[in-house]
Amino acid sequence: MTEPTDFLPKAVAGVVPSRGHGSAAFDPEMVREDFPPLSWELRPGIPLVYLDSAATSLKPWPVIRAIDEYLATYPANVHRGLHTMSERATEAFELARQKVAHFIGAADSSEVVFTHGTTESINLVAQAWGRTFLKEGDEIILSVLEHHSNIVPWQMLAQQVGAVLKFVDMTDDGRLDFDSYEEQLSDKVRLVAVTGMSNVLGSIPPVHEMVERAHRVGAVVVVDGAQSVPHLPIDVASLDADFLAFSAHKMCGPTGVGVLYGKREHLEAMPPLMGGGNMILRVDRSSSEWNDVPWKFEAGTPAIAEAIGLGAAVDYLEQFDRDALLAHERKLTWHAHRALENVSGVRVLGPAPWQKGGIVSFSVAGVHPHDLAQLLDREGVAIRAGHHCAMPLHEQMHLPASARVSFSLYNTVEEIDILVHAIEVAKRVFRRHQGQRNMTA
Ligand code: 7TS
Repeated sequence: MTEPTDFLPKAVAGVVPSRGHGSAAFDPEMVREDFPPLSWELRPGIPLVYLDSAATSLKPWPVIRAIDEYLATYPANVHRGLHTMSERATEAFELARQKVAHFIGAADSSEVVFTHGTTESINLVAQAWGRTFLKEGDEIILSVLEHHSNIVPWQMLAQQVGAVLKFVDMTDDGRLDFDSYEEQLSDKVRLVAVTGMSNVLGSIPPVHEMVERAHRVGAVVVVDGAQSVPHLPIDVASLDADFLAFSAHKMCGPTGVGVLYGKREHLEAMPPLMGGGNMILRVDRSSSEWNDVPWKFEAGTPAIAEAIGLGAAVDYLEQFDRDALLAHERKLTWHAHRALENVSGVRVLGPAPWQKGGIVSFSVAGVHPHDLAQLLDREGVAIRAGHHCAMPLHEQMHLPASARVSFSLYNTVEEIDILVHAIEVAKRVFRRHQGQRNMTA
């Protein structure tokens, strides 16, 4: 395998030169002390090697402090009181929305709806937009790479309105098959929902081209940005997707808050999904008048502390040159591929390292991924094992489960070497156990 020099192919769809303003060189050692668990020992003598950022990232001190500051010094509700503390909370909450809008290149912060996360964002589109605009026989295109959060809401919608679901295939090496996409596109297709990055294989579909083709047939595009937004510089204005869903907790922010970006025209046309306080302008006994977007979709008290934490996470990420962060994660991915492929019995899944984000799934011959994860944990190495909420993808690969490592800005090449050593140890332990079992059988 020859290492390509261009770590930032334009094939990274929807990715534009970053608007970050940090320096081009990125050294993970500079940020590791921002993440408290990285300076602790998991068990005496065993430091944590955290390789599970695709499940949730670690949180840096500035995010923890921003949440702490809200909870300790101005823990008031938003949009309600006229008192000083409530005004301060409202200001911080709405400032977080503006930061998110800037981070993704949205024209206006009214296009940023706070939800509880990617899952809720996709369900919101399915139920509010989908039930209003889709009818029997309309087609919805998904891909086989999708997380269950970008499959199940569409299955529910299809059952409700009689729409038909179609799946774009993947190539043998785990990339989205663009020919299959084009074959399925017709003027019956009303909606395309696709991941910005597979949470299993790290593959990056050509979302930019997909949006362009979908719009030609008049379909609306929903991008599941749970894995892409935290790692790939994004600009919704140039991507032109209609909706983009993502979660704070995978981008150095807290759990409990996420975003649905939607083009204003769609958000205006959609009815709200939940009724309650905050989402209305006026209520009488028989009817109500909805609030403006985005508040129309934010019934009840929102996740205030968490949204403020997300704003701090955006500030944290924006201090770095995002292209440099991406190059760093690509270096890790490259190294992981090379190191894992040298371990006998290991099969790395998915496309070549330069065609993916910082997610590497693999299998180890004769060792179930769950056993592997438990054995690696003994060495302090945290990985994810299972179907990663992508059962159709695993079915396609004829695998019930896989092991997965995923990277973020704080990971180092040395940690990958620790992983590889821990896999060798796990293989030995497993062989010993098997041997003992065979002797007693
Ligand atoms: N879409 C993708 C591509 C994801 O990776 C995930 C979560 C979701 C949607 C759902 O995000 P949530 O924040 O609403 O839960 N992925 C994973 C994972 O890979 N391991 O744990 C969670």
